[in-house]
This record gives sequence, C-alpha cells and structure tokens, in this order.
Amino acid sequence: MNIKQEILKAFQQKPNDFISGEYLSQLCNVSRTAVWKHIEELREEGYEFEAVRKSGYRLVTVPDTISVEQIITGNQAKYMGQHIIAHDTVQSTQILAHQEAGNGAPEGTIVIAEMQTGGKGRLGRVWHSPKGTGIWMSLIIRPVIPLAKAPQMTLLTAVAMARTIREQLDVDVKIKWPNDIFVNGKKVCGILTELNAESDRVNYLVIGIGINVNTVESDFPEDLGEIATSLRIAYGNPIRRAPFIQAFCRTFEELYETYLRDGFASVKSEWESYSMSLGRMVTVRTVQSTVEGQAIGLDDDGVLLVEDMAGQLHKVYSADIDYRAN
Ligand code: BT5
Repeated sequence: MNIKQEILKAFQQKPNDFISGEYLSQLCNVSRTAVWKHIEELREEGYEFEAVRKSGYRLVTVPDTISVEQIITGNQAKYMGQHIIAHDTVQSTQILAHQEAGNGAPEGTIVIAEMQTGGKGRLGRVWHSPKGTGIWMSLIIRPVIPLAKAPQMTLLTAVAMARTIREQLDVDVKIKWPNDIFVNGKKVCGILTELNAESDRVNYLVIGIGINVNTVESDFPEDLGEIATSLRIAYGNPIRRAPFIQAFCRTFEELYETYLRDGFASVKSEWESYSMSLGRMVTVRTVQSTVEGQAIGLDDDGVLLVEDMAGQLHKVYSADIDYRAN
C-alpha cells in the first residue's frame, strides 16, 4: 500500500470523523508536511476534505474516478483487483493486458481505462467506450485448465457480473448466452475472453469486461440507443464505479476459487438461473452454419444445447444467438 492508499484507508475506516495530521503521519511513518502534500494531491484528484485546526481532516467527497487508490482501498478480494494498471485513454485494455500478462503480471491484475478509442467486441466488432461513464477493464487470470474449458470462464464471469449487479442494485438481470448481460431487456455489459495457450494448456486468459455504468440515454450513439442501457438508467441514480469493481472482484474470486476446486458444475445452476436463453426458440449463427431450435440447457462443460425441429441435438460452442417468436 502506498501513502495515499493508507491515508484513504484511514478515512474509509472512520467515514464521518476528523483525523489529525499527527495521527496520519504516525500511521504512514512520514512527516506531517508529507501528509499535507498527499492530501493536496488527493484534492487535485477530486477528493474534498474539510480541514479544521486542532481536529484535522474529514473526507467529505470521494470522486467517481477509477484510480488505483480508489479500486485497491477497501478491496476485500485476496488477489482479484489487487494489482491495478489504470490509464486515462487507451486503444483497448485488452491489448495492454496481453502485454502485461506476457511480462508476468500476477493473477488478478486489472488493466482499466476511463476511455477506449478502439474498444473491441467479439469477431472484430466495436465496443463503444466513451470517457468516464463506464467500466472498461481487462482481468488477467492464470487457471490451470485445458484449452477446451476456457469458454467456461466467460460463463463464470457472466455469473459473477450478474450476481454483482443484482446484489448491488437490486435490479433484474439476465445473461444472454454466452457473453451478454441484460437489464430490462437491453445490453448493459459485454464480455470478451481471449487466451494465450500452448499445445493444450492455457497460459493465461484476458477477460475483457465492458459495463455501461453512468451512461444516460442521450449519450448512446444512434445504433445503440435501442439495444443498450446502463446501470444508472436501470437503477435511477448514478453509481460509483470503484466500489462496484470491488464488489465484482470479491464475487468473481469466490466463484473462481470454487470453480477451480469443484469444476464447472458449481457455476452451471447459477448461470441457468440468470439465463434468458433457456427454453426459448433461437437462431444460432456460427461462422460455418445456422441452426434453428430450442435452447434446452448447458451440458456439464458449459456447452449450449439446442434441439432442432427434427429433434436433433446440437452442441453450440461459440456463436451469436437471436431469439425467435416461440
Ligand atoms: C461484447 O462483444 O459484448 C464484448 C465487449 C467487451 C468490451 C470490453 S471493454 C474492456 C475490454 N477492452 C476491450 O477492447 N474490450 C473489452 P459482442 O458480443 O461482439 O458485442 C458487440 C456488440 O455490442 C456491438 O456490435 C454493438 O452492437 C453492441 N455494443 C457496442 N458497444 C456497446 C455498449 N457500450 N453497450 C452495449 N452494447 C454495445
């Protein structure tokens, strides 16, 4: 923890109290002048402090930024989100996360940015990532699993996100197989899982997560207006991003550890409880073919099972699905 993180942690532990400069200087083992300098730096980042002679400082406002300090201070996860690389503007956090992972970044590292100029969706599609309104982040994990199981991590991430949204905001949330999170019938979050592997073994995964958090309707470009929403639109009030990320990290870590111990079965039933696909008539488009039928469930490996009109079962590994009238 650096000095700014220690100072913020102290204020977080005593949310409404004045804390003296003397106390902070002893806590951080630095001079009172150094404490003052760090408080001034935090002020420049948007934190507001009330300062009263003899009493010390009281933290009044925390800005909605996604700085390293904000995400790490108070993050209760053991390793998820304990190493953060935060940028203002990047092309895509995925590209940076691959570089970091290649250079040995630890498991749980998050690369995050306020804005992406070339946010990536699947299959070369574009992810709209305007400044300051969303969470655009890439998570590095290093599970010891065979290649074939890597898509399960997308499903696990979707469950972690759905659970976080439900717990934090109490709104109805659904997963559209395999990687979309929907709130009130519109897409609020997309997940892009990319991997680096050798023969049959995963070296690392970079899980890209894009969530529209504080976007208002007029912020969406015309082509997204009909299909996209934000947490703020669903919840009715702005949401602070850093605590949301912390809640996600804790939930993700819990699910991930259970998954590594007990396998995909531990994720499957919760995934199914959030699914908006099961039981519905779907059109499944892969690069090679199109299948129409009913989505009947996941198999034990997380593969989507679709039964066509002739009763034949199709295993769908990777595709886009559209819903049809039942
Ligand atoms: C996804 O792709 O949904 C995966 C999106 C992953 C984005 C994250 S952000 C952090 C990390 N860094 C990156 O560069 N990417 C990841 P896909 O299923 O292909 O959906 C893409 C489609 O979603 C687009 O073609 C649009 O129709 C729609 N879309 C684009 N931007 C959106 C937004 N902000 N909100 C909702 N829908 C959007």
